[in-house]
Amino acid sequence: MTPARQLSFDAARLYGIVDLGYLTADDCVRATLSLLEGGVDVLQLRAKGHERREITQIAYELVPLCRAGNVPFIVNDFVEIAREVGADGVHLGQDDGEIGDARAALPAGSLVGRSTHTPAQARAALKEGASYIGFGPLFPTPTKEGRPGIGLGDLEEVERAVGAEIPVFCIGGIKAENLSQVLGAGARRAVIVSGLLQAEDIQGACRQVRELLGGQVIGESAEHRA
Ligand code: TZP
Ligand code: MG
Repeated sequence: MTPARQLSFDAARLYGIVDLGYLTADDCVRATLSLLEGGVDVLQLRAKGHERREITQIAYELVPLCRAGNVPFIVNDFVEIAREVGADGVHLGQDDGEIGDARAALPAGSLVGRSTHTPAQARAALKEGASYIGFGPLFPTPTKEGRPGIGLGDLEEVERAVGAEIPVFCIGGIKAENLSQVLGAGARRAVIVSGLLQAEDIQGACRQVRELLGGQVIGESAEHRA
């Protein structure tokens, strides 16, 4: 990852996901452009149950769009796809293997994220060398059906213990309507999937939550265009 995109990542507040649970393969480019235009700071491709070949093909299409927007591009689950397409990193769940193995397989400086669901997992991910964590699901969500929400009670602790070292992106059922409540509980960064992809105007929905999240919008700063 270039120093410019590393800077972008450090300042990131809004993490968007192009999720094939909500989009067809043909919609991915349009959705990515809307998310980028709306101000996402990080973008992930998530395609549960899809063929590697198809995911790779979509990833190849999204890489240059994210590059042009100076937004880090992350592949969910597949280290090999991330490496092949020249992504900025990979996102791993609790059962998706070791952070160190992913790091070793990717170019130096790549991002390796980890999904976490408890403060203990969040601490473990930091210790393992994760570049960032997702923490949730805060609320029940159709994007991860059957999982109870963990609530907001652990947010302050996780921000204090882990967020001081690496970015913590809260996730799960976050929408424009409850984002202030999530921020009030101590969150600083959010991943929003259905709350953006199901909006009639993805770009507008994105702008709205990006404003609520505050901080510097990547791409508005000349130094981030390098
Ligand atoms: N991991 C924990 S919750 C979640 C993932 C991938 C889904 C988040 O999606 P949404 O639609 O923003 O609730
Ligand atoms: Mg996974």
